[in-house]
Amino acid sequence: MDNSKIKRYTVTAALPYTNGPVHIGHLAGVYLPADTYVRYLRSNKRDVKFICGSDENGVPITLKAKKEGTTPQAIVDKYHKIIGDSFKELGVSFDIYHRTSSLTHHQTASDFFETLYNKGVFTEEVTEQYYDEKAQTFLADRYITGTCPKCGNENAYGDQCENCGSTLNATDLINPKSTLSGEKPVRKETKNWFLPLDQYEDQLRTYIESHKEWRPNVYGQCQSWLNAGLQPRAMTRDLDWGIKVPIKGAEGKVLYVWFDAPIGYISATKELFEYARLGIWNPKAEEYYINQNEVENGNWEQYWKDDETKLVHFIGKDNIVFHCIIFPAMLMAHGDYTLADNVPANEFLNLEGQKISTSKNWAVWLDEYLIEFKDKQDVLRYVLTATAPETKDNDFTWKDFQARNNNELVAILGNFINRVVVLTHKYFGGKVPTCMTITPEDQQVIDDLAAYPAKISASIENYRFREALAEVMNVARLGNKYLAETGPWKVIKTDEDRVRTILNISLQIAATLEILIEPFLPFTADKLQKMLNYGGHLWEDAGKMGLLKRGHELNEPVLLFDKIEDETVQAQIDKLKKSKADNVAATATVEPAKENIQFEQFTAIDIRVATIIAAEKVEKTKKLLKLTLDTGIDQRTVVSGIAEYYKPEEIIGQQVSLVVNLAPREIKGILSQGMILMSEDSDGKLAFVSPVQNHSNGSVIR
Ligand code: B3M
Ligand code: ZN
Repeated sequence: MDNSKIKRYTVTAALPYTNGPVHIGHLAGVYLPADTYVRYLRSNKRDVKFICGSDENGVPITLKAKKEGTTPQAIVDKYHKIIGDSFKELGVSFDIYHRTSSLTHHQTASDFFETLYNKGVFTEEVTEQYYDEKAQTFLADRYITGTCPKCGNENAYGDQCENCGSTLNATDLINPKSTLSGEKPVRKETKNWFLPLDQYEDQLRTYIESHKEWRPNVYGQCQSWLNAGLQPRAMTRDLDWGIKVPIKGAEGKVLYVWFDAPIGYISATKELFEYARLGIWNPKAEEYYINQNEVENGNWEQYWKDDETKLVHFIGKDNIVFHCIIFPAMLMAHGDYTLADNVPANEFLNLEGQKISTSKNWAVWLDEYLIEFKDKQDVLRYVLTATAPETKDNDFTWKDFQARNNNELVAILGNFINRVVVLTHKYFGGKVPTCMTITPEDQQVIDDLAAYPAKISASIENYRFREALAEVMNVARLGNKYLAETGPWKVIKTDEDRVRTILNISLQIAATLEILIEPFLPFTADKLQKMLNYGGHLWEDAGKMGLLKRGHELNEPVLLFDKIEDETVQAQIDKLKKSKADNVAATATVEPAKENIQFEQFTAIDIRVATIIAAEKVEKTKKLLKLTLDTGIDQRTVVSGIAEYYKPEEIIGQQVSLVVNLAPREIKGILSQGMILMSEDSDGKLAFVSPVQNHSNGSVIR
């Protein structure tokens, strides 16, 4: 969208599911880039509304309630508060953090559905779904377990087998069982309302193709959906938690959560204006971040229905289809709304080389971080932006967190500010000295500084926040280099006027830094503002000289950042290790027992004690060892796949259990006579099975 045409911005951040706290992956992927963008826009005096809230409908919530033995309402109340508090404490500056259980939202989503229904947009389809006769309810896929048709896991879910990872349909499961009653569900016909996405395919294609500037991952995903051909999708579900379908004959049904959730952006905007206009502060005011000053004269519709409004959705990559295909199709069907100008979706953030997993507790939870790293919000903001998964998945490690804090925030940014402020106090009583004669060297620094804000703007406006932050740090580097090259602490002995100029220029760099870091590091910007005793900076001032006038008094220096010690990050690494260990213990899978056999079948197997008397690797293989065994009966060769666990020289003299009557087989050109018994754990690790005391070779095992 042409910048000159933009009158206002509506910026949304994906509504988190309230079935658990949020973690660093959410923050890096969605909320930090969104907050940085919005703070930048505000500092440019642009009219922006930053919208978010809790996504409180859908099956994930009901499942969590069941797991915790409580009601869905209790779950959403609990996590709405935890999540909302985390955002607030991390300085994510929503204008409103709403919730989809609110009356405003129920009405807005319900009206939206009704409008489409009255326009004849939906198609009705009768399909067969599983029904629990005892509980008298249709079952969402996640409420059905059964045997996976692919791997035989008996506890597969109706939508997915967690053992083999296959995506399933509930009707694929062998021996399906309802998790509500334990009964076998029956198939029952049910009617639902479908959005015929196929009918919007051309319109959607035109829309997507007019946005070639979108990130390649987003544009590419949209293209592949369109190329695969769109199918009608059910917008209603047989469920009792959610927004009632507002039409006759739809009793016991609610809106599909992905129908109502994006409408949550709209209802939140409505709520924002209604509260501000009426001057009613919600009695539970702490649930809302209403920026009251700005909203007095506007109305919510301008932010959704006006061509001069730029709508931007910040989301994670798993939400692309919902924001770029389904929601736009809904808006097109409705008719009055403008479509998103950009959807800067991020890839995923991994943690210590592994996918973040809520169920495996492999995550850094924000509520815990905020307790364990008091007053270090900006360190996390910095690290997560510096390593943001903008174009590919990225990895968060605690060592990197420490290194970036110590080597970048402390050593570059903190150090520069500290030196300038301390020197000003030391030489000039904390008053900004006058800029005297400017040398060509000074002029170069002044010119370099002046060029940064535009560069950083361009990066931010193109959603390249990593790049923008790197340039901000380059401004601090410029300052450090200037101080190092001019050396005011040496010059002070001979030429005080020269030092006045150096510190004046350095202080202007510090003031520019305060403006430039604010979108990224708002808490540090605050501290810096206090130290420089100068507030209200706007982006348009950045890069200029004279922001701090001569004689202006600074406050006492405080350190912006502290070093993070090894023990601190080690404790975090240990915490993760512990959750991994707990998890392995909890999920170690035991192979199911085989079918019964007769005693005779067992005694047909001749197992004896034998001793390994020679061992060598089988050439060109990784796993095989060629062993010579004394069986008490004879000496023979056995090829065994244990090379990854045992070195040849370690096992000479080892007693083993050997199946001596197994028909000989040729393995890699070697005749193998028999098989050594090994026990194998759930990770596939092998260990010998041998008598605990030495027995003579040839002893029978039975
Ligand atoms: N709650 C999914 C998620 O948290 C969903 C986003 C809704 S945005 C309208 O990933
Ligand atoms: Zn399976």
